[in-house]
Amino acid sequence: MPLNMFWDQKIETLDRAALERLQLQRLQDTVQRVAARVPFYQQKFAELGVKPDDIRSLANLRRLPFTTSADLRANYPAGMLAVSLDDTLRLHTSSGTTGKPKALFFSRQDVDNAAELCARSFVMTGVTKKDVFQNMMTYGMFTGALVTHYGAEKVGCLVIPAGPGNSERQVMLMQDFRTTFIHLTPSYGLYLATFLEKHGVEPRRDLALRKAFVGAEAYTEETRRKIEEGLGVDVYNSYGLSEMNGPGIAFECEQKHGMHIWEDHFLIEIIDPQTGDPVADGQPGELVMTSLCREAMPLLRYRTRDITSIMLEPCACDRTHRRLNRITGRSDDMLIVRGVNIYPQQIERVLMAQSGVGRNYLIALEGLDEMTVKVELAEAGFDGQVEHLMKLQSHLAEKLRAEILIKPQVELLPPGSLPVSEGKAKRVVDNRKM
Ligand code: DLL
Repeated sequence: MPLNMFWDQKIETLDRAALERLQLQRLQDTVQRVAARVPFYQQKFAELGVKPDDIRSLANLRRLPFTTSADLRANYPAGMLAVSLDDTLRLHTSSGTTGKPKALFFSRQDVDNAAELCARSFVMTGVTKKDVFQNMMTYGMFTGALVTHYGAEKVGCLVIPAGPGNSERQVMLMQDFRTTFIHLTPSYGLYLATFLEKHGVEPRRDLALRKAFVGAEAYTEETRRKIEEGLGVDVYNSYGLSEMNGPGIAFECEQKHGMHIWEDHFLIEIIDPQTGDPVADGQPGELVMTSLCREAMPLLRYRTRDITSIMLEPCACDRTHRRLNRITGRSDDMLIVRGVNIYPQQIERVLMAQSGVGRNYLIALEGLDEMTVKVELAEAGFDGQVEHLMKLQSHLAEKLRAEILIKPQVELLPPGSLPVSEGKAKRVVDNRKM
């Protein structure tokens, strides 16, 4: 492994025993701080009869209470703070849909740590200060852009704070400033690929682009492949959530096989979302995270709702921080249609693997319990022969039935007819009258 692929080689390759000692020390410190300063945790500790000194090993983590997103909303705006407001430096909110958002405070140290973890995450794919970063995540209350912006600046890259959308301008900036890497959502990645194709931009010929960090929403390996082909890049999965800094929590290294989660900053558990018990090693379940270094707003055993599993085998890159498998969805994303449990990801996998199918789709639930999968055709997908369309339609319906066990209606649409999303896509519209 070339030395320049590490931002902080010592910590990234720390042996497990030392890493766990560090985790325990940081966990104990975090527990002491919240017990002294956060009324929410004081009350939870009292209910469970736990005291900070009870946490003598990492296994004792299970004695601590879970924290949920409902707890954060209930303590909005500043009830979860472990420092005084004077010591906070930045506010982000979660990209929630309705009602009050979750307010996430950062201290100076938190801002710096978040940038540090992004720097590690970029550098492990080979990014150096010579790179030019065009940040296509949304700037604003969302963590996606600002946190990676600071991370890339820390590495010394030239950062172009483009934000998402306005694809014509994106292409101009990429050409004029020889952008080498970008960070964007998979939905915008798919759209940008279509845009390049439509405008005759051949990325390998016309752009200097080499890498795309893609995250903020769940996507499949098939989608990764489509973005890689369409943008002429290597795609690295980037995972994070606002409650734990935003992006930079778990990214893929140059192996592109599982995301290293920075375990010196986060303790992870995988639990059965129904019972709250740990699953067997390597099995899928809900990711639960405890922050180990967050100063302004430490969180214990935060229920992410994200479904994933821990990869058991060591990584060829020599990092000792374990890898998470691709997030397959959120436990609260699951749809129940005609009594069958379905994750939108299953549908995406079928669509994106099908030739002739474009890059944008929508799952519409209507009527009593009917599912229609609306999908755009590829730009060159329709040869004018109606029977070819009908064949594709019934083929897709069959493929979907094999995957999700019910047969949806399939609607094939001309390219560009579904709404485009630049941030997180809304893939499911539920208008059922039940
Ligand atoms: O999406 C932080 C982020 C920004 C991560 C940019 C990566 C890149 P939130 O808005 O709080 O924060 O949403 C967090 O998005 O719990 C997952 O459900 C989902 N998510 C984020 N990254 C991925 C990913 C940011 N790579 C929520 N794969 C998380 C699947 C993802 N889901």
